[in-house]
Amino acid sequence: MRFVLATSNKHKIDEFRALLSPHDLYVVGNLDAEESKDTYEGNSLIKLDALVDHMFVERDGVVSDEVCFADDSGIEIEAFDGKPGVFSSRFMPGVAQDERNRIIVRKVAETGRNGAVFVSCISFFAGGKEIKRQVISRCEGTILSDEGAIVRTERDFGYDPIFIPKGFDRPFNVLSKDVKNSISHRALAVKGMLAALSDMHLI
Ligand code: ITT
Repeated sequence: MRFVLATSNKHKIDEFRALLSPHDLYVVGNLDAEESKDTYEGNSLIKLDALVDHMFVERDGVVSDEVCFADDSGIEIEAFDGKPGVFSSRFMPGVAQDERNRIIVRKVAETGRNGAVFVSCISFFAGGKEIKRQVISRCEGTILSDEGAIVRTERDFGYDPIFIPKGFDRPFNVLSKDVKNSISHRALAVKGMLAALSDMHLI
């Protein structure tokens, strides 16, 4: 089976490549679909529809051994009353991610409210059965409350440097890739997609 994704987020690409192995992953660059909804489900579907349209314009459509999919994800932070959620990539406009992370950690220290949850909604279109489905998954955890504890690594994707998944004592960017890829919101959503495709006898 070949999976087709449209994104320019290199961290998502790396994670999906590992999560979908041994299947092929083909990446179409960002299609600039406007994420105009305020739900993960809505924006994930907008991205998927743009990708499916692209496949019809650029190629013969989505063939039977292909699955097109899109991920819309975000983090909901207790100290910010559940924000930024679907607006995670656009939170605090003009502020670099490192600084955003530091501001969040300071707010957590101030308020003592350290809960957070990552959410991923994957929408997919299976060419073989012309079926569109969605899976939404969550990964609960806490946010660091000490700015000095933020560590930089080669895997500093978004909010990973400040998010400690439940059951662990270190943030996602410090834990191994294998750990993240077994418990993350994205890993669970991929598992759900693969289970649905298997139920449909497509993989
Ligand atoms: P595409 O739309 O091209 O897929 P994007 O980065 O804009 O890429 P989203 O609209 O889904 O993707 O935004 C999700 C944001 O939420 C992402 O940019 C990160 O800031 C954050 N995020 C989501 N999953 C994450 C993860 O696993 N680790 C760290 N941050 C994450």
